[in-house]
Amino acid sequence: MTTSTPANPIEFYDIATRPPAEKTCCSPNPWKARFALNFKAMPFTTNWVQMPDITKVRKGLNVPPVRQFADGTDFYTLPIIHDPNTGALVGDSFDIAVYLQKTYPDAGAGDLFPAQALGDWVLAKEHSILVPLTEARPGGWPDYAQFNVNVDAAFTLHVGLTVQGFPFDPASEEASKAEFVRRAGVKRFEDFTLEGEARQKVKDSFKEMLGGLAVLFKKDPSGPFLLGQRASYADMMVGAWLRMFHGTLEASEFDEITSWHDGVFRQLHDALDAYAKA
Ligand SMILES: N[C@@H](CCC(=O)N[C@@H](CS)C(=O)NCC(=O)O)C(=O)O
Repeated sequence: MTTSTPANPIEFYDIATRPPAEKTCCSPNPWKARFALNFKAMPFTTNWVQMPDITKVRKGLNVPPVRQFADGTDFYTLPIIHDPNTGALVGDSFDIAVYLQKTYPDAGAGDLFPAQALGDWVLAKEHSILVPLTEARPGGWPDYAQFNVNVDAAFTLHVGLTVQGFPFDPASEEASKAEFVRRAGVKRFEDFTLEGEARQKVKDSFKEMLGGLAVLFKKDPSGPFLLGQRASYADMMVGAWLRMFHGTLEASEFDEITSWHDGVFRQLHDALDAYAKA
């Protein structure tokens, strides 16, 4: 298909956060999709789904789950998009970027997946993650797919920094917190609080991880993106996680974190404002 801009808006499903969700949304995988939709200059509308309703909504749309809990049971997630122009329903952020690129190759700012070397950064540490990640879904761009999994693993390992500041929508805050507690097998939501020395330890590890990633961003000194002035979906993967930290950390701590490594992540975060319209 060679369509450039579709007539009807794409329906995008994201997780509702504290109103106005347009300003507080901070779920990383939906952010990847939002960046991709804006990069492709797609008209879209957002359906804000309360966290406890995600399973019902996803099942209602007949979109199979793409993620499982450690015990093998299905984990129903967002984002999802429905494209009324083609009838497509896509329920994984990487698949969404692939779908947009294949269906609307020339739209907006063009190619989400320009050729680049992404293979030389991997997470240095052994790690274990509470809820296993979706495996790489190549979709024609296996290097990007693998980079996506690496980025998700690297940031997920430090997600403990964000939980206490998550801007839950009061409409479903209690149920959402109870679900987080259940998944982690802790007693109460306050057990997620990370302060003092324990917080510093995670920040030190986060700094080291970001240092490895910063090497890639410094290769082309001409701009905020991996390819200098040219944004690609790889920048959006990292930028989406930065949105989560931006939306959950105190501003001063976000400023501190994004000042590390010569500010490359601050520059990336700010430059992606161009594709951040909710
Ligand atoms: N591989 C999936 C993973 C999606 C995912 O994990 N989404 C999270 C938000 S970032 C979610 O829906 N969580 C719902 C919950 O925690 O109940 C994708 O990239 O779309």
